[in-house]
Amino acid sequence: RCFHETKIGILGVPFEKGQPKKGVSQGPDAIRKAKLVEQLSAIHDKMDIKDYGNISYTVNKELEASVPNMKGYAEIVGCTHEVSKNVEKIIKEGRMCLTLGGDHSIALATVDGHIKAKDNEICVLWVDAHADCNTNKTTPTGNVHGMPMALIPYELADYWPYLPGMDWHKPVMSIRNVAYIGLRSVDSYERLIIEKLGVTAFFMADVENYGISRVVEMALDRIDPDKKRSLHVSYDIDALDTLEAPSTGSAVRGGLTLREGIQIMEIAHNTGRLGAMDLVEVNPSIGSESDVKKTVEAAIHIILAAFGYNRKGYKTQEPLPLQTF
Ligand code: B3U
Ligand code: MN
Ligand code: MN
Repeated sequence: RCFHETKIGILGVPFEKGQPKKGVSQGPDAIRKAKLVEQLSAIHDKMDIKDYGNISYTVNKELEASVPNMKGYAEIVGCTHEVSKNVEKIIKEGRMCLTLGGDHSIALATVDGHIKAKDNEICVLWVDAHADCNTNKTTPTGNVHGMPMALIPYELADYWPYLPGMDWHKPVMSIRNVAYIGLRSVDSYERLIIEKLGVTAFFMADVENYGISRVVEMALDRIDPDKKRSLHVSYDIDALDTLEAPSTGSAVRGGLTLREGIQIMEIAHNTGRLGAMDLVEVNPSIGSESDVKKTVEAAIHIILAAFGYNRKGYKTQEPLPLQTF
């Protein structure tokens, strides 16, 4: 076995104000309790894993209700600012940053921190049943976990009002460096945005038609044609089929198998350019005990694939031992 050092920083973000269901804040601890660090450490003997614990943040109550149709706004501002600073710091310390959610609203901050650490030389794979690109004017719910992709790229900046308390967040990256995989529940304004801006989007029908490997390769080709950008994978567990990941707040049937979900991250790992990954929307309060176990196990398989666990087993440099008696 011959491996380079794999340096990972784990950040827990027990945040749930970006959507209405209680429990998704327990995601990070449920995933840790299922022995995430132990299993990552076993991938090879040069794994260097540092758990930075769960984020803490303060809330400026005066920001509450300062933007229409954005529920939990003050909490979101407080939490995301801390997340961005932490992700930037972890990546600057030379680690790949694994952020455990929490709901998907936090990804506007993990991507921001990654952008700041890598001078905007990043690309994003958004693995999700949903497009998460509503603005506060198009949202059918007011839930901010349905909005992060509209806050990230500069192409959509003019569609937002002034966002008080968010001055640290600059939409500097282009939507051309973003691709979706797994979409199957897209609102009509989201579809308009995807088509108007020509966003690279692989829906479930594309997974069906091309197969998951081709889809991931086409996506990476589009968002990073020169193969030089740091890759950010924002992985919403609801990209998986409900049968594979039942314990999540907005499950949609007809999704990825766990095998496809793992394959995405094996390919991402093999680029050698994975810089950060979010694993979000695991909600241990939804479903039965076995539903929760299944969902958490799926999350762990996906994370292990991202950091080098290989279903082929590992290569050995040693010769096959001889029988000598
Ligand atoms: N598109 C809907 C629903 C939704 C988005 N993300 C999730 N659900 N998980 C919305 O509220 O924007
Ligand atoms: Mn999402
Ligand atoms: Mn989703």
